[in-house]
Amino acid sequence: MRRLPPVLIEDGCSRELLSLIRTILAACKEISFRVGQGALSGVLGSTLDENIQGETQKKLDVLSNQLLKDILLESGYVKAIASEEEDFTVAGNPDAEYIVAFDPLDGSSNTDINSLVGTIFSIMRAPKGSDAADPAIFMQPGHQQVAAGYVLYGPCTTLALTIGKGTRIFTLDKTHGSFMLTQEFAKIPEDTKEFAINASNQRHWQPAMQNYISDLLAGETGPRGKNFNMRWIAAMVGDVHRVLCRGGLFTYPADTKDPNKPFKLRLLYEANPMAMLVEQAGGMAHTGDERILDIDPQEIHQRVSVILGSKNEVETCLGYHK
Ligand code: AFP
Ligand code: FBP
Repeated sequence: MRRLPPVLIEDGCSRELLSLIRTILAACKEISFRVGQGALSGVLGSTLDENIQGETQKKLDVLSNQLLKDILLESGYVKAIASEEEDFTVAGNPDAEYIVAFDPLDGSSNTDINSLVGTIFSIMRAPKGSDAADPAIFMQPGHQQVAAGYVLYGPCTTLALTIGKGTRIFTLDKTHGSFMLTQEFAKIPEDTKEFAINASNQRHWQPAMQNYISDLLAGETGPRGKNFNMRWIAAMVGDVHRVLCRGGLFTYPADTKDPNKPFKLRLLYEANPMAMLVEQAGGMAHTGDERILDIDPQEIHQRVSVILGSKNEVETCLGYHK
């Protein structure tokens, strides 16, 4: 079994990018340990604070954010960072080549019930001559990402990673702390009989999604002519991992529950990195209107609707949006 560094070097990954990825993973190993300690770590439950998006912060959200932020800024490998848990971008080494956007602990409501959570990250190049303190350096479409990945803290800790040469899956060997290559190239099957959506929002969806899901639920006697199964982990990182492993369609569509917040998932540190991982594994990632990786971001905490996964199923779903 091969370790992560030689695998990435063979793919032409620069020393600097490799060092940056390893820095992120060093923080993730620490998060993996803390998550694995559960109640013993004393960090389950919520803080008294909210993040800029009005969401209550879990203690593990805050801790994971601090670990990633500190290690990245101290490393000198990043020009700036953007995090779900930070109101603004944070400047790093003005001479560094890369910027990193991350969700330090996706699905953090799952921490208190010993269920799946993960860290999602996106690496881009800082534009030449840019100011490290200017958030505009993050306003790049997702197709400019140089690397994207997530670390899933489950029964084992797995890393899905792409540097634009396919999506690979690594598993953390906790006996010596290395990420080992356990799946050379993830390949999302083009067809599926499985979907993931928070069905409790059904009455708030737009007609296109109402019609699409209703046809899936109609089963083999309905217009799709087959039975579909449903899964929902309440952590995008867990749902996308399932899609990478065995296919499926995952969506968090627009809804009218809160007129000020039509979308849930964040573009820079959720939708974009997941879209790159999914496309690199042969899948598709779309909003219903456009390819996620082609969106020009307007602000760091921007939200979008997401439909991703098995290519033929995403295309079928998009057919309802025309
Ligand atoms: P956090 O990053 O705040 O924990 O949110 C996770 C998430 O945005 C995404 O990972 C899930 O798909 C989604 O929330 C689950 O949301 P529901 O509350 O609608 O199940
Ligand atoms: P296995 O033990 O075969 O994995 O089955 C698990 C299970 O019986 C329950 O744990 C779970 O509630 C249910 O299957 C899920 O089934 P469904 O496919 O209907 O969601």
